[in-house]
Amino acid sequence: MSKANLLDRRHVVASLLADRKGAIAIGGLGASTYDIAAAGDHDRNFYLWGAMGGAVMIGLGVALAQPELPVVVITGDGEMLMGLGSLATIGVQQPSNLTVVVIDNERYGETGMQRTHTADGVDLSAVALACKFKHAITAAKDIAAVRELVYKTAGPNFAAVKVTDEKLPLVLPPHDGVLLKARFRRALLGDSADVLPEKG
Ligand SMILES: Cc1ncc(C[n+]2csc(CCOP(=O)(O)OP(=O)(O)O)c2C)c(N)n1
Ligand SMILES: [Mg+2]
Repeated sequence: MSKANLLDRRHVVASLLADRKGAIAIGGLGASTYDIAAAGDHDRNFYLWGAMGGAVMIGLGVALAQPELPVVVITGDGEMLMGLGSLATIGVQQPSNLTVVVIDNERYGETGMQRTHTADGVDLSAVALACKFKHAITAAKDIAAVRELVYKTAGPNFAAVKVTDEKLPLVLPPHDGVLLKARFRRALLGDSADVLPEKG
């Protein structure tokens, strides 16, 4: 894809999360988490910070637990490629409120811009469709179409968004896992987040 057709990742993520109402956002490790933080830290954000390959499965768990809320996983192509089997599990579970958005710079950006498989034509939306996602697109210019998937379309949905491979300034959200987990649970469960399971 020519450079002229590639999007700015910060703009993509800020547009996706604008006017988000109750939506839940899960970030992959590294740059996608920084993109989400740059759009504004939020108590319904859950940042992975590590666990490469795990973002989509966290998203599935949250989507199944909160079926009334839109859940969007925003992750990198390298992270997605590491957890590719999770797309098949989503195909089996069919969460209608889950959208996976891959910020595809065709690079492992964080570790030195090595080329990923998508740079050689591996088509992640085709994989998602083959895994029984209801809708899967590769978006170049049209972020409105991705918003439509996240907020208005019964899923599971998938979008690969082709972006430039620019290295951007770090925008770091909180890094304390205990804080992030407690904040996220409280945002979704209110006071019942504090109730401990009975000893059995
Ligand atoms: C299991 C594991 N392997 C490798 C790494 C090192 N690593 C951290 S970020 C990253 C690249 C992520 O690429 P991508 O998801 O495409 O994000 P980008 O920075 O390109 O947006 C790698 C290889 C890691 N953190 N964990
Ligand atoms: Mg990448």
